[in-house]
Amino acid sequence: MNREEALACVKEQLTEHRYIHTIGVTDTAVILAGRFGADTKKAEMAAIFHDYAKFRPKEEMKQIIVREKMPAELLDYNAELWHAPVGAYLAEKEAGITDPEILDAIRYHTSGRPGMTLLDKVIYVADYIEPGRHFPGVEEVRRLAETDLNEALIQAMKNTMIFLMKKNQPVFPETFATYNWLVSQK
Ligand code: DGI
Ligand code: FE
Ligand code: FE
Repeated sequence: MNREEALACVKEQLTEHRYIHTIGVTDTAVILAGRFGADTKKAEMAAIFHDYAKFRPKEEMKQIIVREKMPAELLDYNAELWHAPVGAYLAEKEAGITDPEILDAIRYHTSGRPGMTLLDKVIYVADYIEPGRHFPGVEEVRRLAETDLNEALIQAMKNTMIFLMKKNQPVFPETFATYNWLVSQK
């Protein structure tokens, strides 16, 4: 599948706003992949599909998580987390993406994971800093991503966790574990 075919495939699944976000993530991911030595073609494909499942009904996502024996813990936390593993699953089943590195980058684009690959990091950071993002703290992450992908990622994860905690929302343990892993790698 080429870029145009992939974009046409995800466009049907997304709102206009989310499709524009996806294009922003894709362009940013290709730049970051080039800058930090990841595979630009894989980065492009993972970015195009990263939010593929964003608008699936919660019930459908829940069923897939249970049926496909994805971590049951996901169901105890914010439903915003679900579209990432479900997206990886559906990108394979419905769109025929088979590359495990691309599927992992989709699967872990919201929570991260300890041992994140370079491609996982590129997609996580691209999702956070694409030009359509305007939340507090994004400029600092953009600046860090000019030179240091790990520092950008740590800052983005920290901002997300603080954002959740300020709203008295739970933080998925995998997100904490990823942050701890990144800091211990320094
Ligand atoms: O799908 P996007 O909006 O482009 O971005 P995303 O896939 O990174 O989703 C982020 C949302 O998920 C964000 O609003 C915060 C929310 N969220 C809820 N619980 C957690 C969480 N994000 C992380 N990383 N960890 C959590 O525990
Ligand atoms: Fe997402
Ligand atoms: Fe996204």
